[in-house]
Amino acid sequence: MTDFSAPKAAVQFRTAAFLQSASAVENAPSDQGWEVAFAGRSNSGKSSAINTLTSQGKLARTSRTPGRTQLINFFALSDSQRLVDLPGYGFAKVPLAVKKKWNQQLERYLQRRESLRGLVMLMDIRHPLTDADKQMLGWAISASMPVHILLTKADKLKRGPAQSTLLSVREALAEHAELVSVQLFSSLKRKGVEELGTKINLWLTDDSVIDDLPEINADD
Ligand SMILES: Nc1nc2c(ncn2[C@@H]2O[C@H](COP(=O)(O)OP(=O)(O)OP(=O)(O)O)[C@@H](O)[C@H]2O)c(=O)[nH]1
Ligand SMILES: [Mg+2]
Repeated sequence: MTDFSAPKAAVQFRTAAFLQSASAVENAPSDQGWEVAFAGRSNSGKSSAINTLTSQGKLARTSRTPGRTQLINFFALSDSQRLVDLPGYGFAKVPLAVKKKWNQQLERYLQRRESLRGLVMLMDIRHPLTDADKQMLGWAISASMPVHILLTKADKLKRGPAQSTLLSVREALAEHAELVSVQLFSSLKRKGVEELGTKINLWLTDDSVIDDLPEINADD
């Protein structure tokens, strides 16, 4: 995508490459640059969404078995931009002690990770805003972390019901509209990919980056 009329450090999603896995937040790559994390319940479609966004079918591992992604997986978009696939929460078969530990880590990651610019939260459109989702949202909001919600697997509902779920989730979160946005998404149908890409672009590029760019279009 070359757009010389509007010089921006547009994110190159297709060039995403696996960077590293971490078993705990402490083992994450150094906290520099910018990153966007994907969070959601097990099986909500996080890994699939990352693959769809990057047009790389096998970048993040997907599975029919919930709880598949146990590690935090970091993908590099550039030297200073990353996507993060977080382990799913709310998986019934995980022991309580493990769940508690992971919840603590998620909360800490949201509060302390300097490079984290925004959180993409995924919810299966057929059961959005579960208790676990609300808890996660609460942490993000109290950390003033921008959140973009994907109502995933939108292909599972007809257009009317999908649209009304979108409106009702927006309405439920209306008081946080400055921090929280919501859209429909389907990896299967590649629906909502552009909207998601635009949001992430906004988070992963900022004025200082744009100012640092060489003036490739100084004439106009
Ligand atoms: N119909 C439909 N199925 C989807 C979509 N996105 C993901 N799935 C399916 O949902 C299942 C889980 O997808 P994943 O992307 O592995 O989910 P995840 O959130 O990464 O799961 P964990 O890593 O276990 O937390 C897989 O069987 C996917 O094929 C979608 O847009 N539409
Ligand atoms: Mg996964």
